[in-house]
Amino acid sequence: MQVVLLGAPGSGKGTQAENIVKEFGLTHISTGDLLRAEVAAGTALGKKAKVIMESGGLVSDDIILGMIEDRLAQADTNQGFLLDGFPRTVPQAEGLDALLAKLNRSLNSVLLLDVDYNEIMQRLLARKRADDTEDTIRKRLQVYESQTAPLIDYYKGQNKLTAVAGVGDVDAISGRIFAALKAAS
Ligand code: B4P
Repeated sequence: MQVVLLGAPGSGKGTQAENIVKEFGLTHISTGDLLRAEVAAGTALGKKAKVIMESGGLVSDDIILGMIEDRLAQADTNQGFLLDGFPRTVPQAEGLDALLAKLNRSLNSVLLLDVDYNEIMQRLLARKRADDTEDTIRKRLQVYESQTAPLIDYYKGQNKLTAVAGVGDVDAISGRIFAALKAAS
């Protein structure tokens, strides 16, 4: 099973990803976590990414696609994987399709976590991560609208998209996601 988890910042992708990978035995690949590890290790990439992440922008498509190519070359992805927070732009989605074709693989499903922006603002202000100030959250939501939301039509065009309501009890949301993934596989 090869799945993409799509949703606005703070829609609960990281939270739900943990439950999904446990249920289906998948490898969890979060570009946000990969970038935060680079920041924590103080690498050249991490130093560049830190400034972009704290401003609410997106790290460049080339850097992200390079990271994903390296990650998908690792053996633990053969059991299936869940991509969390990637792709975030149409060029990233096109790059992913090309990469998977080279590996003789393809995506089974794309799950969209649907949460309204007022709820997102409250959740992220409560989380208090370095990139969770009110101004940065607004910028991230604008970036989501302009650069990531077009992926909804991109994956609808491939007949792979299922939307799941992402508000309420975390386990109840996971239950809806599990049912959608089982129906799609
Ligand atoms: P990410 O790490 O992907 O994080 P996110 O979108 O902010 O959060 P997520 O949706 O995972 O929400 P979470 O479960 O944590 O990105 C961070 C930054 O990295 C980006 O802004 C960008 O700069 C960079 N980046 C990452 N990927 C990139 C890419 N592909 N291209 C370019 N740049 C990239 O949940 C949020 C909060 O809500 C938590 O506190 C959680 O406990 C709470 N919550 C979750 N579910 C809830 C529920 N049902 N009810 C109430 N609260 C809930």
